[in-house]
Amino acid sequence: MLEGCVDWPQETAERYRKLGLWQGRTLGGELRDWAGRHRDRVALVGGDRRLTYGELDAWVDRLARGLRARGIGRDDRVVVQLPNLVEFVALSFALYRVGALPVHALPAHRRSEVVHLCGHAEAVAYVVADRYHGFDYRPLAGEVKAAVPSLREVFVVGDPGPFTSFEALGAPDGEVAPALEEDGPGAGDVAFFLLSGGTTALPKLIPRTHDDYLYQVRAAAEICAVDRDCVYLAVLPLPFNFTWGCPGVIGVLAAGGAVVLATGTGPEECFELIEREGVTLTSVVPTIAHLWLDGVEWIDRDLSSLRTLQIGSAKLHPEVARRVEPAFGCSLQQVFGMAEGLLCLTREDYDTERTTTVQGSPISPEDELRVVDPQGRQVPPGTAGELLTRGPYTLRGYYRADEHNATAFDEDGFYRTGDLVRLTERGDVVVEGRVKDVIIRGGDKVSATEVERHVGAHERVQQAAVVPVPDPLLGERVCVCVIPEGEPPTLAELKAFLTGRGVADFKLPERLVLMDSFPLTGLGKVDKKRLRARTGGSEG
Ligand code: J2J
Repeated sequence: MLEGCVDWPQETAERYRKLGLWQGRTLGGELRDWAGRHRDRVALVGGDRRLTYGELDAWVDRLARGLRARGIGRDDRVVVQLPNLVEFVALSFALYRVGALPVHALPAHRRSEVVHLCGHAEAVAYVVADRYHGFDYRPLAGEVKAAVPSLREVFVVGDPGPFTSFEALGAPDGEVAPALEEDGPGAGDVAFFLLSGGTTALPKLIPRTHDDYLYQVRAAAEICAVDRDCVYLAVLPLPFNFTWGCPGVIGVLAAGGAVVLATGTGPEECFELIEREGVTLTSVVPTIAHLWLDGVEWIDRDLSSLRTLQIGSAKLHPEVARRVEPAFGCSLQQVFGMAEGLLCLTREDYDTERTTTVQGSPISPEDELRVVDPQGRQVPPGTAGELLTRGPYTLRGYYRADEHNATAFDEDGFYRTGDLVRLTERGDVVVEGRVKDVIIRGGDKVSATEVERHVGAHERVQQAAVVPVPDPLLGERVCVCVIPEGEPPTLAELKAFLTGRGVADFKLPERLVLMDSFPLTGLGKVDKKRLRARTGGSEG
């Protein structure tokens, strides 16, 4: 495995192989097989582009050749920051094919996040779109390139400005498609990196192997009964694990279905796409589900093709869950997942009560779940505690993070999820809360530590502590508590300060509470529980 990654113990890996979970295939090779089977079927629809499997496969080959010609190959990290464009899908598979490793940045990330990702991964290339949602990524790319010595190339989809054109990278060159390279990646190798929605000051990288990801995707697709008639609408960002592989884009392509890319999440655009393309499956966060539930009241679109609406990434309240099936005339599937691995889904044969009140059960019989108290002891069945997990598609360590790994995993290799859950008698997970210091804002994860570090750098801030405040639409918003140094800063000043530091918009605090002191725990740390109670959040 790549330097800086932690492999599964050998005997565990052998067991997963023997059980047929890890099948020794690679993502780049799989696309070739899918294209062989479904050559003339539509694989991908985005904007006014409509690509068959054959066209996608050929484009991926051209891109792979272009990458190789520029010296990008095995184990090279490439930070990809693209919105939901067909280029994202083609580039990902081209990188898989040459054994280079995409790092999934979010379109919302800015200088602070991107410089960290490129620097930490020692990326050789960075890929952006020229503009998206009113933001020009080229000046950002200039700053990133100046800050990260390992970056050799910036590729731009659209007008490249001073950088290299992505279009040229995959331009027809008259050559016949090469066979898959013999020196391509192995199935046990890292295929790409997802970002943790974690607790540390800067996002950590999650290595996912070809074997482990293809297993996750296959298991999820089987549960969702994905077949060649499936039309998947990618509403959430493609780099998100939920959209990419639960079963998502890859699961649907593996079955010969079609993937339709949405560029916005609003009900008008998405309902139009559902009607036009006959979408059968899509996945959203609870905040979008809320907006869509309102939307069905006034938007006159035929949504009858929709069979399943997956909702996950933040807690879905039972009252909202109960409205989904009657409103959309489709099945609700709750999804509890994490980029680190473990994926839980509710099943088609659950009754309404169960579907609307639990977050699902693990997709693999080999997923191991432990629920423990703060001392690490297993709690009695039905009691809430922190969820620990390991299994055939759950990481054993973050990339280049020895120190953090020492506490993020227990001595048996179980990943500490930081989620407070209860297991029901039937083996379903119910999410009860969180022990990790993360705010989940409409499905986006915001590390409290990260925001505290930025706010704490303001000259009129002595100390900062970040907590969630409840919000009817977003679930939670970011609230910053500040002990000022002299004249207190205003919320607008703090936001402008963070933006100036290159912090993504979705992390900016939306509430400011000034304080003289913070409540402390017995160990002298800021007592976030009591702080939450003071700022209007619940204690729990
Ligand atoms: C409550 N909290 C949830 C749920 C995730 C599928 C779906 C989502 C993600 C994801 C993902 C939740 N109810 N239904 O990777 O494959 C919170 C938990 C979890 C964290 C992971 C997937 N579903 N969560 O959201 O890596 O706190 O992955 O640990 O972004 O989201 O965040 P992330």
